[in-house]
Order: sequence, then structure tokens, then C-alpha cells
Amino acid sequence: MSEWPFKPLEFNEIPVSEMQAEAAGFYDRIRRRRTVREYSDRPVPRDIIENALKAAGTAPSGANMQPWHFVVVANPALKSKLRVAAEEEEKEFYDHRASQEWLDALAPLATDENKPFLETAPWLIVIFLKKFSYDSSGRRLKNYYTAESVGIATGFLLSALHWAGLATLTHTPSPMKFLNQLLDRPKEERPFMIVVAGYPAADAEVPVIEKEPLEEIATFVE
Ligand code: IYR
Repeated sequence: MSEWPFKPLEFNEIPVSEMQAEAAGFYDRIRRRRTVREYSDRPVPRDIIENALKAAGTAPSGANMQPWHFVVVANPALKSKLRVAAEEEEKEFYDHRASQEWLDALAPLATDENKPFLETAPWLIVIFLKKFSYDSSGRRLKNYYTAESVGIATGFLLSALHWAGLATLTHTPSPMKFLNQLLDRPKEERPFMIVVAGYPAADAEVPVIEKEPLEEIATFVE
């Protein structure tokens, strides 16, 4: 196993008052992110998506294995194929596979098997989770904490896209194996999520939902 050389940390310390303002400012921006299901077809420059992906790629990961791959689709013909395949799976899900309990939990969101956003939105980012990596000699290495790592990278991606001013949606057609075939990814990569990005449709609506307050989601022990 080769060892990484170490170097001094570049840590840009900022005054506490600035930290407080930054933390409050970040919260104020991120709390405005909404899951958007209706998109405009207005184009979004590719470099915005590239920078958001670079931000995602800086996420921490188990043993720095970076167990993710992003397939970024703007091609209209491929988006149509993805929509058709996803809607087929989703129809099965809503008509048969989902339990009544699951359907009841989803009912307030008013989702169904129709996924027009897969064609309308300019960018679909399909995230794959890699259970294995390959070293320079082609030896297969196990990746660790893959779900945690890809989850964090996806969080970075959503934050970066929101920061840039775009609307996003996390879409998880179930099952997702069709994505390997349509996007030509090896079978040991597991489709993790589709992140849809673009401008919202002019008449987009979102459900009135609330997030639990800090007292509910956190316990401090000081
Ligand atoms: N994958 C389906 C169902 C779905 C499930 C959950 I949990 C959601 O929060 C939203 C949707 C769909 O995309 O419609």
C-alpha cells in the first residue's frame, strides 16, 4: 500500500462574528431550497453543472475511495428514453409494488407515475454508487461506507446547484437497474439517485410543508 505524503493544513480562520454571520447566511439560503417537480425547458449553461459536480467531488468518502460516478444527461433523445423507462417502473410502483402505507405517506405530495420533468428539465444527473474501485494495475478494491459517502456527495451537489440559483429534484425511480443499461454503466455500479436541475416552470407549485424545529431534531449535551 503506498502512503500519501502529508502537508500543512491550509485553514483559513475567520473571526467568530464572521463565522456566526456565515452560518446564519448559509442557513438562510439553504432553507429556501424546495424540491421542484415542474421545470422550464430553458437551457442552463454546462459550466454551472460542471462546477456543482466538482463541488460534489470534494465530498469526504471512506478511505478517499470517491465511490461515485455522475452521468450527466442533456441529450433530448436519451432523456426521452429515461422518461419512458422510469415511468414504466413507476407505474408498477404506484399500481402494485408500493404498500398502502407507503402510498398514504406519499399522498400529500401528489406524485404519480408521470415524470415529465425527465424530458423538460435541461439537466439530469444520474448518480451511481461504486461498491468497488480499481487500482492502477486493475486490482479490484472494496470501497467503504459507500452509501454514506455518496449521500454526502449528493448533499454537496444539491447545495451547490441551489447556491448557483437552480431548482432541483431528487428522483428515485424504483427499481433503478434500467439506468445501467441505458447509460452504459458496469453492473457493479448501483444507481443511487437522479438529480434533476433547471429553472422551475413559471407556474411551479410546491406543497406547504414544514421542517421540524431545532429542538426536535437536535439534542445538546454541554
Ligand atoms: N419514486 C416514486 C415514489 C416516491 C417516493 C418517495 I419516499 C418520495 O418522497 C417521492 C416519490 C416517485 O418518484 O414518484
